[in-house]
Amino acid sequence: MYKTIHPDHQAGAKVPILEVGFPGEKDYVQLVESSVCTKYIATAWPYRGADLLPAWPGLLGDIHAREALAAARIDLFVDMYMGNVVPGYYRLMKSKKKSELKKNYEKFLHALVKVDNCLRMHGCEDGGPFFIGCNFTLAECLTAPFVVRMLANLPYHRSIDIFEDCQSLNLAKLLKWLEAVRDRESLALTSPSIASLSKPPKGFVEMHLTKLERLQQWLTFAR
Ligand SMILES: N[C@@H](CCC(=O)N[C@@H](CS)C(=O)NCC(=O)O)C(=O)O
Repeated sequence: MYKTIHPDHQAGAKVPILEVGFPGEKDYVQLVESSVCTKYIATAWPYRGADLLPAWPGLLGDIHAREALAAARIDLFVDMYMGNVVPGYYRLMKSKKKSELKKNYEKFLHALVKVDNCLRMHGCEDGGPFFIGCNFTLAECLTAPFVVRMLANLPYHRSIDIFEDCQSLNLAKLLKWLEAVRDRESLALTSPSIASLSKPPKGFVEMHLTKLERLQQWLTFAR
């Protein structure tokens, strides 16, 4: 089904898919890619719940320019987080040798420094903990699912305490941001438990082993 929705007809099935309207209606559309879906929701319903794309706080002048500025800064933050911390986290989780782990841990710490820099250079200084200060925005919506996984898996599988690392590296902004994201009620209510995040779901390992066996058979056949 995903293949028929995604413009890349060879794309592997993924979440999310957002259906707008109802099948058969003139404007019915199926959207993919989380940043596309979340931006659509934030723009279509700006005044329902938290304003996920607010105007840049504290500035005077044209509302569209202030909204555009907030959106641009949010994009920068999300790029920085998703392009550095997330791949760094996956590299750590996949590291098998001690030497590999050490090298990847250094890279990961460097990624944390970059995100802390981004919070200080581009975040809003209204005293709130989020990227746009007191506003919980798309900056958090798009990164929080990865924060939750990282906070569950790094201590459990790699004995890494990110809060301790932030403290010793003096990354005060990032520390405050991580704590606020972790403690956000809406996130806690919609995230799986730490225990289920840090252990593979029932049948997962078996499923992947079967996939691997099939791939090996196919490769033998193709040779
Ligand atoms: N670029 C896509 C990536 C979506 C994605 O990777 N979704 C993951 C969950 S976070 C998924 O559905 N994985 C299923 C799988 O790979 O089998 C987006 O941001 O929407």
